Amino acid sequence: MRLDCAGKALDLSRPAVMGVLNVTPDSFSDGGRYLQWDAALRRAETMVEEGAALIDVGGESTRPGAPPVLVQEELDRVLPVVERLARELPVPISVDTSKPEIIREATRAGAGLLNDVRALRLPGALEAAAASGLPVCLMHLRGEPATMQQEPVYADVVAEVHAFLAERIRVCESVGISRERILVDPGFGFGKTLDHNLLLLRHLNRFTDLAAGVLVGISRKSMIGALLNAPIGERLSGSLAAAVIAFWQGASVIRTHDVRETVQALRVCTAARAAG
Ligand code: 7PJ
Repeated sequence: MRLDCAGKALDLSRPAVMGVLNVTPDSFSDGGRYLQWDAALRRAETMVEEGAALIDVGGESTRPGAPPVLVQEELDRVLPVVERLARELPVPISVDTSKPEIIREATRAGAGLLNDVRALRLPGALEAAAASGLPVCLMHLRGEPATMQQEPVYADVVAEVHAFLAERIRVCESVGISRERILVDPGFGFGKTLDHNLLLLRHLNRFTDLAAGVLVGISRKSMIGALLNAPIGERLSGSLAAAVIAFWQGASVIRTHDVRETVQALRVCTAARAAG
């Protein structure tokens, strides 16, 4: 299975690593924007050298409690980066956004995939995504990022996330976005307790038949921190273990901050899977 990402192919028949490139103020501290853009480009180039099959550019922090970002601010942060990366890198550039304005402009700037943690639920996002013709990643998120971690409750988290994603696929198909260009993502850490996240990881194979593939983002997340009692800088081994489990359970795209290590871990998995 292959996705056509604005003329660049994303091969889903082997594990694809998506490298995270944040262009939020938390990551873009002070200094001139041009310097920061150069740094972003260099970081993206490094991730491609390390084996990233696509780069995910995000300008809205979706950390629990993060303040909302204005449209113009997100455009200013994201567009120049998407435009340069799409022109200069051989891999597709995905945009981590929910806003129709960003979807439209990023498509014009050469983005190859739309990654929406709100699964195209903001007004106008669905239509903008349909008009773009690009593949989309639909993620499950309970509530809004600001409040999502306030005691999330599910009767059956796997069934409910599955039903949500199936419904979003149905809505996408109703506007002409076929499931062959949809990736689904259970949304680790987005309105879920540690137990919910572990159940979703354990039963990830339940999601593989929904659409073209499953995308998973667990890298450095608080579920790893909680299990290891480790700060963000010491979650690599745990994140790799989760990536390996996700792949073994059928995920085809792994979103990560640590591309080199994740590519290596998945290479071992692929070799083991190919044996015999
Ligand atoms: C995810 C994402 C994820 C998808 C973020 C972080 C938070 N997009 N954007 N899946 N997480 N599709 O990286 O910790 O899990 S931002």
